[in-house]
Amino acid sequence: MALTPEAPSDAAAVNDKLPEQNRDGGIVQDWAGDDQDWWDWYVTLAANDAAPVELVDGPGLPDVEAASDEQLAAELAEPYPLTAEAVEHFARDAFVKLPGVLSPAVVRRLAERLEQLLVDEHGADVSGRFTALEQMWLHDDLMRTVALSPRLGGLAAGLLGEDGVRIYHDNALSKESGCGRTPWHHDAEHFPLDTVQAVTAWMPMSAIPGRMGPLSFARGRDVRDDLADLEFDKVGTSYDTAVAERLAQRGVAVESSPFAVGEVSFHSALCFHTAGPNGTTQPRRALATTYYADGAHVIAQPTLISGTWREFLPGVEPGGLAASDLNPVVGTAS
Ligand SMILES: O=C(O)CCC(=O)C(=O)O
Repeated sequence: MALTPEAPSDAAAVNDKLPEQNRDGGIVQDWAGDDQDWWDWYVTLAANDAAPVELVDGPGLPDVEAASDEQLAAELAEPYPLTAEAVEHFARDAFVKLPGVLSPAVVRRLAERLEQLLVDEHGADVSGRFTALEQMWLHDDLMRTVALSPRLGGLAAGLLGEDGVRIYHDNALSKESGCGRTPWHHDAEHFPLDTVQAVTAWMPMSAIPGRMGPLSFARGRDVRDDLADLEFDKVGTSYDTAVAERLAQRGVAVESSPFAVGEVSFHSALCFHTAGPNGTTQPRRALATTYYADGAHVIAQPTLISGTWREFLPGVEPGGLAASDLNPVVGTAS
């Protein structure tokens, strides 16, 4: 992505979801809002069809009894058998989708807790929005079990080929009924880290059929090089559109498939990804936890695309070692 340190050329363009303090200048500035403000702004950067999305029924939650806290903790402590094929897939394509990382009973338990946390924070009147929570692990025992899970951390370390990975943050990502697309992007521009050895585990809280907006991935570690000259647009949808056009021109394959219950994707910071609109009556919910290689530093000039990064790395200044008290090592390759 090409950075624009000076003001965008169309000075008249305004995005009213950008905090006022962020409207002037380019992207090399601190985000002035909170994490939810960031998401409310971010989804405005996606191009959507003009026609309204007709909502169909969603798949519902897994039709099983929810796991107990003990069952959930035991499952998430157990290593997942990572195959050489999966590691190769991740190394080549910059993402991999793994089946059965979570059992249906664990998904159900987490989905029920997440519903409660989201309603507590955002209320019930959220139709059409993208609502988020972050750093849940600091105040919720169940979410802490997920964020610090040896199973998930071990998968992150194994896929990255790192001896140790630290947690950057956890997230809840709730694309409510009728919410539009997530813009094309890659996370190396989201995490203010001097490494691309970072990965996000995206854990759906139900099955996610195509109509519900599953995460979709452009195949290949080198895709970023093909897109590096495109200029980020903090006001409108031109970057999202330009990425889509370039991917089509270059014939880059995009993996856009439903998620089964318990399937979890891992996408590298290099992976360009997007998600479709949620055309169902059910919120499309996922937990997303990000990990990065131990030893990484914060870059010299974080941008507003990194949102509330100081909350995830408290006390760490640009250039500093990314290892605050909120970034324990949670996964090892062994
Ligand atoms: O859930 C979404 O629609 C987007 C999530 C995403 O981009 C990510 O987890 O990196």
